[in-house]
Amino acid sequence: MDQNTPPEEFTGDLELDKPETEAAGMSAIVASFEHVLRGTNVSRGWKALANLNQKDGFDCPSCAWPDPDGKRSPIAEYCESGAKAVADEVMTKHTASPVLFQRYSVAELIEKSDLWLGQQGRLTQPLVLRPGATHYVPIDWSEAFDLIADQLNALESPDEAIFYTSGRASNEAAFVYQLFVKMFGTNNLPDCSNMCHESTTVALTDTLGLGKATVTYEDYETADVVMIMGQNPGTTAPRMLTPMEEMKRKGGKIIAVNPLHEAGLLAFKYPQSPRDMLFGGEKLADVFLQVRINSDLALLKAMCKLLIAEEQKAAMAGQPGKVLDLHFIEQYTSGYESFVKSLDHFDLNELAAQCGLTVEQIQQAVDLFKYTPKLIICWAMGLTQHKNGVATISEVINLLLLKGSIGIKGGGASPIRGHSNVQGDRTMGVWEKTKPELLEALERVFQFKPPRENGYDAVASVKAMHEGKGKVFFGLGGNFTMAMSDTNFTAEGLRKCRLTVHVSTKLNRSHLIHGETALILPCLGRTDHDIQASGPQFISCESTTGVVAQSHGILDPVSPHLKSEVAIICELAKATLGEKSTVDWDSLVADYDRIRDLIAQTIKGFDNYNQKVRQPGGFYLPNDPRDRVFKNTSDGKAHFTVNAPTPHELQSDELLLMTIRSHDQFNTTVYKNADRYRGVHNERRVVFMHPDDIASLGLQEKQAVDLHSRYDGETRTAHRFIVVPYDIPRGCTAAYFPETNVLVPIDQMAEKSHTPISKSIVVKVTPTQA
Ligand SMILES: Nc1nc2c(c(=O)[nH]1)N[C@H]1C(S)=C(S)[C@@H](COP(=O)(O)OP(=O)(O)OC[C@H]3O[C@@H](n4cnc5c(=O)[nH]c(N)nc54)[C@H](O)[C@@H]3O)O[C@H]1N2
Ligand SMILES: Nc1nc2c(c(=O)[nH]1)N[C@H]1C(S)=C(S)[C@@H](COP(=O)(O)OP(=O)(O)OC[C@H]3O[C@@H](n4cnc5c(=O)[nH]c(N)nc54)[C@H](O)[C@@H]3O)O[C@H]1N2
Ligand SMILES: [Mo]
Repeated sequence: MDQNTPPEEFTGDLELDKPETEAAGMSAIVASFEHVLRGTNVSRGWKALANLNQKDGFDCPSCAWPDPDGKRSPIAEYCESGAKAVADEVMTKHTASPVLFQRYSVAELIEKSDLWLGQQGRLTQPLVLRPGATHYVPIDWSEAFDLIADQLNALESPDEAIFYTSGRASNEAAFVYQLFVKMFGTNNLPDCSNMCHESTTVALTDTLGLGKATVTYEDYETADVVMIMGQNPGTTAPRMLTPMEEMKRKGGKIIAVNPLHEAGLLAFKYPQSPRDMLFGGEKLADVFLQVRINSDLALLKAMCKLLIAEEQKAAMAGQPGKVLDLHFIEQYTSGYESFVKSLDHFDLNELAAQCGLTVEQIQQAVDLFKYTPKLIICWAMGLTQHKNGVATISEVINLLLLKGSIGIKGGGASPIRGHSNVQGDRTMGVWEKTKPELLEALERVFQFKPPRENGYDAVASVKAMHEGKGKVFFGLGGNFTMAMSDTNFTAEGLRKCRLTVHVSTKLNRSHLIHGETALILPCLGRTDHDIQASGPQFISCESTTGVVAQSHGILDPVSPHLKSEVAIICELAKATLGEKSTVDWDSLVADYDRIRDLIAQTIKGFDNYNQKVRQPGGFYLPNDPRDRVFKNTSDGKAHFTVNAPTPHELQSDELLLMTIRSHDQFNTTVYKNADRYRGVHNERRVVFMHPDDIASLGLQEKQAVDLHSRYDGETRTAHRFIVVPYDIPRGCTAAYFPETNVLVPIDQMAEKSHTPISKSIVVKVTPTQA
């Protein structure tokens, strides 16, 4: 089956409601409880929820938002999204046991929807699909490891193998994984970050010397202004709204920058507050800038121009430095003069027009922070997934540098990471790029010569498979086929592989789009007890603010055949490397403290790891920019950079499409065919359009349409979407991923970071032919 058409359960029973105007609240908590309890027995569900994000419980598998540094509420440390993610993992009503695979061939399974695949429950046994076979069948663990080892060792070069990681892998699993892969001899370690915050990593490393947030949890509560750009916190990081509300109660202000009036940007009702329940929640955004898609760079430039004009006014009034932090700029930064000079090339009215805003609206936002440095700018996929993602994020840093907002209490740069341990995986060395200090440390501690060449990122991996250079694909978690751009091209690449292997908790489409031989290796999830030779084990994760904390599974696994990710990787390493490796892989599996001891010897900031991670709440990793130390940039200073906006020139029948998440999905996992906050029920194949665009294209509400993208002479089509009129700027449109990934060409990616342009695809919308 191609991925351009809807699966057989396509119903077309779309119901539309008014979009919601506030996030969380009692309905959210009820929705989350329902979710957990529906799929499992009651005591299992409650036990899971009671332990979520507690200091002795497990880290939520949903997003990377940090836990409060201080006291934790017994039930408030989870949100609707977290409860759904937990429910998805702990549900036991069904399991994807070998019976399922006996009943359905791979060809039959592939016709099912992503929702249906996920609903089959947890995988219970290792499975193999042999060359030419129609069905997956059970295989012993040891036979599975030998099969993979033989295939890996038969490659002409280790660089013919590709080792993908999704961001749920723990620090312990990620560390042994990258160690194994580098000992095997390659840096082909693409990860979900390549499709996610790579633009952030590139921009922050270049401008500040570290690709991570400069803020702590407390900064959120003490900021005067938080600007939320290109992020939908009510769905994708709902617990972020708790410190936001706290900050607002203290008089702080919020600026929201988004093409959509997302519920979680408008208001927040604290579920445990009787006052909120009676009188309504806290209004969130004080200024809402409803920008056109991908106009943020122009907006930030306009803000910088306005700030400089305000500073000139203040200087004339005898108060230089009232708006800009001239001392900070002088002492800690470089490139200020050329940056300021470059702003002369841009006209304020033109910049505002590019955003679809007026200068007055932008001035309103600037007025909120012109006299305070306590400004946090946070962002997510709305900024990263564009051709100019790196430039836009560099412009965020320009603004923060003007204000001296880096390295102060209540201010800073705050990318909001997606997967719960995506940041930790990078810290552990899961990256296709080599870092000299890590290679040196690996060489010192493990006495081998790690490969020095950079490996393939996600885009390069797909191309390598097409060119016959990538022959084995190994996925530690995730759903690469559906998450990647250009779904059909990616699928074709995977089908060319000799072997595809997935370490997974649940069935997904990537298992069904396979190489000549395919394996599914079922693993323990975050919620599961992990018992090894030395007793119960815990793992650890790093949040978006750089806090490393432990996570303990608390439930009995659904099947005795599951192995931990650590065990799977170490046993594979042992089978593959044999005598070539000096590492005692068995002893690492027996006691994860031994892995943490090795991490402590290898990776900066992890000294006394075992002791520090046992402190309640974990520990903060060192963060130079937070201390105003920029020693890792090219000149030891924080950099102003010159970036030019690149407006999209659209034809009258073209729209700019952003591919976003519904409220009822986690990435490629669909919980429900709905998007409650946006008022969409019983359907996912919808396309949000401005009513005037609907009219001008001769379309109608609820009409079935096809979406076409055309790049380099090639047209890609996603069939049968339903038109939903929505409050979105003209010329802009939105639909959900992963269904729309068929439209994103593999070569369309962000400059420097190679992140697919998932948020700015030029499309045409035409009626579906019956
Ligand atoms: N419940 C739930 N939680 C999740 C996830 C999930 O799928 N479900 N995924 C996790 C992951 S891996 C990630 S990376 C994060 C993603 O978190 P988000 O980035 O918040 O998720 P998206 O749905 O991709 O939303 C992007 C937001 O940016 C806006 N946007 C799009 N284009 C632009 C633009 O050009 N400019 C501006 N200013 N705004 C724009 C969209 O309207 C939308 O509100 O969430 C994490 N948390
Ligand atoms: N068009 C478009 N494409 C996008 C995006 C977009 O906004 N638009 N967003 C991108 C982003 S931000 C990201 S991060 C990627 C996500 O890409 P991925 O991380 O590859 O995808 P997920 O959907 O998060 O992976 C879900 C699968 O992970 C497995 N899994 C869940 N928990 C565990 C676990 O604990 N261990 C193991 N081993 N497996 C587990 C389950 O089998 C599940 O089916 O997608 C990207 N793709
Ligand atoms: Mo992500």
